[in-house]
Amino acid sequence: TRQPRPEDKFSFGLWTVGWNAVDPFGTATRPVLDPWEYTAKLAELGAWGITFHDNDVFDFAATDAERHDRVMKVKEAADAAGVVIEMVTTNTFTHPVFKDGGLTNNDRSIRRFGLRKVLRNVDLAAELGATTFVMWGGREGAEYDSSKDLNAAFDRYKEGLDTVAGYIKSKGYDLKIGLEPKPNEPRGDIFLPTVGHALALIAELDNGDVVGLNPETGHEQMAGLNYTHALAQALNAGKLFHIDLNGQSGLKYDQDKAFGHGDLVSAFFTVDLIENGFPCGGPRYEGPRHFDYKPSRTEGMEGVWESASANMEMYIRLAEKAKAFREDPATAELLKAASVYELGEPTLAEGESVEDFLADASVYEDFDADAKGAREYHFVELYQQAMRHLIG
Ligand code: GLT
Ligand code: MN
Ligand code: MN
Ligand code: MN
Repeated sequence: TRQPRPEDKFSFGLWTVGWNAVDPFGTATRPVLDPWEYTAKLAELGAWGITFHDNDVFDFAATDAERHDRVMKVKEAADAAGVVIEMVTTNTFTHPVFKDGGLTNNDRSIRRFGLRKVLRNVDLAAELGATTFVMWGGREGAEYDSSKDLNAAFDRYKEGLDTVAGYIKSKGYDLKIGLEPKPNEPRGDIFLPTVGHALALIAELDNGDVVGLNPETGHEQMAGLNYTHALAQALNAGKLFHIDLNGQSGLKYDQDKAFGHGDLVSAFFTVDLIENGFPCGGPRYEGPRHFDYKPSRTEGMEGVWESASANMEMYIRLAEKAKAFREDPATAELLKAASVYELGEPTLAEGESVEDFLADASVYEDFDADAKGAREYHFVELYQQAMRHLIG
């Protein structure tokens, strides 16, 4: 298959290939390189962009001089390799101070500290030319329902997000916030567990116009949900600002496998949506194809680079197959037979009032529900048509 190209807009978090494979049961199985080394290697493999947390580049306790020096080294490596820094985010989950969260911590002084850490990195993101600022609230949540005033927690979450979003707007930064839902892990129950929960909260913000979603494949699938549907609803709401592609096999811990190395069929339909859009038209996702995966603990450095490439190869292969599926005249026939295009037609006719509608006997009085109940949709055959292209 072909090599990745810049127009594919493939990007990687530095924390992905940079994970040294420490897990709750074992120590590191790989060395830690400097962030600029990962940057150069990702570029060599064909990545168009990179992303990082503040503390992927400099320590939590770094001085201002160290912070500046290390950030500049990554920036220089990115410039030299021709990759963009498309997203920058803040780590509000590793240090013990954030063990009960940043924006929703019960301790007010920690919330104030967390907010400052976030705002500091909003400035950094803008300075580096990033256009998305992800906020994954992995520690915002609880293990014990008795530990939180849940109403107050949601108020504080909204307050924090509104403050960050308002700051971005007041500075005139070309930056949008991408909230990243996750149902659990590391907290027992994380606030904003799914894309739907996040959309509902965003709708209540004062500065919600610059707040949208960064849905991750595995995070929806951990909750038994359909990732492609989540992307679709975020698109429909005009809120799909960024994506985290990876692989997950069912309702388990967050596996962060390479893209497509989990539910392959779901990955096919995700790529079909991203590359080909909705059958009836509508909003499209034009942003980075960002991978947030973890090279498995069994892998050494060779396996790290092989798995990074696997993400891009899977995406390219699936995109080719999804394109062939959509361009096949037999697919168009089946989409028509399934009435898929008909779903794009408004239910009421143009200019039809509710009075007209109620007066139309063909709608109800003369409607043959039994005949319509017996109609065919050919949904299984349409899916089988997709599988023919996928398996090829
Ligand atoms: C962490 C998490 C990811 C998030 C990152 C952004 S951090 O690795 O597991 O899903 O996207 O903060
Ligand atoms: Mn994950
Ligand atoms: Mn993760
Ligand atoms: Mn993620």
